[in-house]
Amino acid sequence: PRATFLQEYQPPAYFIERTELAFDLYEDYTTVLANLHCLRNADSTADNSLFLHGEELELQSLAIDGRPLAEDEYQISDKGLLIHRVPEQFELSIGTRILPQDNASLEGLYKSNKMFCTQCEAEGFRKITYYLDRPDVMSEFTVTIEAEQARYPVLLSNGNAIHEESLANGRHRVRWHDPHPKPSYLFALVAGDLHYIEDHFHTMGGREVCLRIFVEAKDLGKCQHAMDSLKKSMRWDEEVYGREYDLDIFNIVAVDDFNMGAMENKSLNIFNSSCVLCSPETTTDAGFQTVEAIVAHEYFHNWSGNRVTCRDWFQLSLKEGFTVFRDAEFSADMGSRTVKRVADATVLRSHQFAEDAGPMAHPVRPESFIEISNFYTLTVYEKGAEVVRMIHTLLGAEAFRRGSDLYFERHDGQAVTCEDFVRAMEDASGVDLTQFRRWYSQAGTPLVTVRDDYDAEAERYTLTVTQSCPPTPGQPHKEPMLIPLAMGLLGEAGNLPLKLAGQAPDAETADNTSTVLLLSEPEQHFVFEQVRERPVPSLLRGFSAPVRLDYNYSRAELCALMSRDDDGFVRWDAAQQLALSVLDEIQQQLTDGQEPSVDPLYLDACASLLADTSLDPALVAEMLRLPTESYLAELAAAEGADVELIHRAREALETALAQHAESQWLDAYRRSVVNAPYAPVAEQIAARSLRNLSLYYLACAKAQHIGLAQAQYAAATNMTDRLAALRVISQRGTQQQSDEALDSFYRDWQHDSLVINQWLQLQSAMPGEGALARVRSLMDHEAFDLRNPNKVRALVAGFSNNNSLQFHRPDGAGYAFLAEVIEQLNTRNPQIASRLLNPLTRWRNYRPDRGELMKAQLERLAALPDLSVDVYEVVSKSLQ
Ligand code: HT7
Ligand code: ZN
Repeated sequence: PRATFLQEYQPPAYFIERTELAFDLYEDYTTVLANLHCLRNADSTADNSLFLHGEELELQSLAIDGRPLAEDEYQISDKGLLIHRVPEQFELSIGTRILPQDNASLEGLYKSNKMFCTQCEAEGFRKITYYLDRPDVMSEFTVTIEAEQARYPVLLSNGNAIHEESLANGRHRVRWHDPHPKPSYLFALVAGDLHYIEDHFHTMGGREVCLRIFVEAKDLGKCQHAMDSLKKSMRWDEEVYGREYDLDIFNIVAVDDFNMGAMENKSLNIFNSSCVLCSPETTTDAGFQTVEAIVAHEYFHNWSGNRVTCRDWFQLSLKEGFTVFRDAEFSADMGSRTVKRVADATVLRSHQFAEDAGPMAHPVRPESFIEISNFYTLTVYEKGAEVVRMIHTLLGAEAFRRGSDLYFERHDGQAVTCEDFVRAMEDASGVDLTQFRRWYSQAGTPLVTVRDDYDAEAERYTLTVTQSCPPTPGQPHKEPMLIPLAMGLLGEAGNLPLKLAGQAPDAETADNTSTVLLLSEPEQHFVFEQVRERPVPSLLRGFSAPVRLDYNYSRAELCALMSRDDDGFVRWDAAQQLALSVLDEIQQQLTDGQEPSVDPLYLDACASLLADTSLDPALVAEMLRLPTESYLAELAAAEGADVELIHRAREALETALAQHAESQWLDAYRRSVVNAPYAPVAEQIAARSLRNLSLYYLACAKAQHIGLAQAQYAAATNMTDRLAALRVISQRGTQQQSDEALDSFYRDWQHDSLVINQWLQLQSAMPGEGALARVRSLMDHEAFDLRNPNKVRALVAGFSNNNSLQFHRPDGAGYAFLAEVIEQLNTRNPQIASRLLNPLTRWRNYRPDRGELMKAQLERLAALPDLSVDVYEVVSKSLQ
């Protein structure tokens, strides 16, 4: 397979001004007639041949301006259709036949349960018809759908329904027109026996928008939260970005078989049912929050992605990074800003930093790819969002808003680049972002090292800050980045006022105790004056940049930050760093053959945190959650992670923390009970979060506390509390307690596939030698289906990502199992197969005994005769 390079970008030689599609849907095949109104791009110097992308299509007819083409006038390959000579302007008519019912890749047109649906991003449209399937070709679509009326009463596409008729043969026809020109990746079609809830939204400009959520009849009662989230998103985008919705209807459809979370097709968003359906009885708090965030994300794409789209797929972060930033700010405004920031920083540090340090490392704007589906990554999405956040920090809120207004106004209806986005931000603010642009082109996570010096006599405090960035594939040397480092200084009685030498006090911060240092050189010094006591530096406030930070904090300093700093993120981070330092010490003790003993400083700090009822319980819970084993393995990569040692150390700390603060855990458990009817609101979510964490620690402290979990399980009226109790019983209870609870849960919920996915996921992470056998047998369970990505993610990815000790079994059986599943999915659903590979790509991070076993599975996969391009790219890069 050949790589595609950003450098090789060429504008299209032809445009398709109008696209008329006619679908005839049948059970054993579908026909697609495409009429494409084509026009030569006057700026193109290419010859007058036309290449259209197309895969897995059966060509049935081909004509230009009504004249059928002879066989020597075109050529078909497995990549597309080449027409040797075309005029300047012409109507191209293409008839194809496709087999959606056999399409297991979930790209293009396929069937999920009994409905037809599409997924065209990034390059799925070419499985529907021959087309210029690239985002810089934008076309006005008219779509006619014909199908059997009884089986498929609902026929949807983008834009407005302009015609409906019943046909004599039990079939019916609906025609849709979308007035907004769009690239093919935003095309969508749905046909099925669907039911909907409906609501309305009045836009700021006075438009009345009809909002509908289409689902199977049984799920009608699970749509209200998504509808509420949609209306909140529409209002928020008007208020915060001045963006108004631009059509009279907005539809969401839920489908069960979907490769990702959702898709922002113009006015017809298609959602993985797990990201739209929810109810208190079946969905956890986290599930409710996910639905709200994804509904918002897809809605926000209407401007950041659809009205202004990407020139090419190297610019993916233009829409994804910006939209993730927008949805993160929305979630922060809807709930707790600090908790949202902590959650995002955790994902970034535990997963994106790992990607940045691994064989698939790439810049936010990649320079080459073999398969674009492999680049829907944490780097493009989450690091991309951090890059936009840093622009927001550097410009300030007002100038950032002027920049986004300018960007949308300047590029409305265009397909543009990350560079266009940055230039709009510069033009609107006057801030020079020349050096900042490196965030788009350099891969790798910068390391910021801070050292300090306090001169008590001169009352001067100096920070020496250095930055570096490790080499990544294809990028051996890095230039310094522009890094906004938000910080403050903590004294005995609280945060100190800041006076940077040579600078007027920061006018923007009223209390003057927080500032943003701009790092631009390999080494810089920042001198603070009138510092009357030796401070503890409070660094990287709000996680102001996606960097690793190194400062030699003492444990006492971390305790001070943890209990007293003004910045919620820094407080959480101090708790994490303290835990890491204690875990390091325990690992050392275990290595030396000693009984682990846990520093009482840490245990006491945690106990007082737990007892402090003035704090946000959600933040307390996050501060007391220990880093995961997989994150600890990433941190230990340089010396070769030892999974058993990590596990033993973490268990020892968990037990010590559980037992040391048992009475505080019990108190927190009792006082955090929610008496009001369930609502997914910040206050209740916070209480349940602390209560369920307390339940877990109580079960770690004493076997008899399992009784609390059993009582909670029996009395639970919502899925958050029920599942939390089940998790505790299955992880900490006896075999019998665990089996009984799991069986009873299955009996109660077997009718609800999304609930059973949570049951599968929970079991994938169960401890003990029998874990792999359990996962294998669950793959044969009636509740499992290899064709459904949600089930594969829950059980298989759940096991390989969340069950570190059992996945890394010394006999390599965990790795062999994962490779087997990847092999089974390789040709059926290459996108999912490729995503499952992720844990194996980290083989260099582990001790050689495990690393070699992981590598052997990659080599086995590499030798498969029918390796998909998706899997090939990840396997081959991992072995380089
Ligand atoms: N823009 C959407 C991306 C997406 C996707 C990409 C590859 C394969 C399947 C997919 N489904 C959705 C989702 C989003 O970021 O909003
Ligand atoms: Zn997106």
